[in-house]
Amino acid sequence: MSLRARLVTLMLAVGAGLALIAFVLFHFLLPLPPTLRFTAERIPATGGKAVNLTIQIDPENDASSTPGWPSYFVRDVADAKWVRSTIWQLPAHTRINVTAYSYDGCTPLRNQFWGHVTGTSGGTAYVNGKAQSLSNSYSQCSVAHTFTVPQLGIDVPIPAETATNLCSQAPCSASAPHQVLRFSFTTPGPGDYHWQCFIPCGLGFVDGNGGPMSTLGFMSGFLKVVSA
Ligand SMILES: [Cu+2]
Repeated sequence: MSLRARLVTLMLAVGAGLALIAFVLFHFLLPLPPTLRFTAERIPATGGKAVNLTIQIDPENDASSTPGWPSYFVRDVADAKWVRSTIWQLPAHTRINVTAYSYDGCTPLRNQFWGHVTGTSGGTAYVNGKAQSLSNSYSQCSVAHTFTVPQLGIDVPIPAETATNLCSQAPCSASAPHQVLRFSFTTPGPGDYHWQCFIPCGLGFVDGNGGPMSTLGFMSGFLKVVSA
C-alpha cells in the first residue's frame, strides 16, 4: 500500500473513531433533562418569599428505554404537570420549601451517615407530619433514596413506602401508596450545585451505582442557583 493510501486509510479510521465518540457523547451521555425554573412567591403568613418545590420519587419512570429505573419527577408550576427532571433553577438566598411524595420501597443505606438529616431548616425533615432528624435504616428498612447536596451539606433520607403494591406507572398518581416528606433549606449564592441520591439504587448494575445512579435525570441532578 502506498504511503498516500495508508495516510488516507489512517485518516478515515481516525475520522470514523471521532464520529463514533461524538455519537456516543451526544446520544447517550449528554442528553440533559429539561431545566425547570422556579421563582419565589410571597408567603402571606410570614410576609417573606419562598419557593414551593414539589417532587415525587418513583420506583419506575416514563422513559421507554429504561422503564425500570427509579426516578425523580418535579411539578412544573406553570401547568402543574409532573416532569421527569432533576435540574431545577432556583433563586439565590431564598427559602425552598420542599414537598416530596415517596412512592418507592426501601433499599438499606450502605453508610448510616446518610441517614442523618443535615443542612435543612432546624436540621429537621417531616415524615407524614412527624419531625425526624435521623432515619436508621439498619434497625428497619426505612429509606428509599436520599436527596443529598454534598457542597451545601444537605442530606435528607427519603422515607420508603412499606406497601407491597407499589406504584407501577410513573409519574405516580396521588392514589398510589406513598409517604409524604417535607423539609426546607435556603439556597446559597449563585452557582451550579450537584445533588444526588446516596443509596446505590441502580439494581442490576455493579455495586448498584450504574444506570439511574450514573445518569443525570434519574438519581442525580443540579440545583442551578441564580441571582434572585
Ligand atoms: Cu436512589
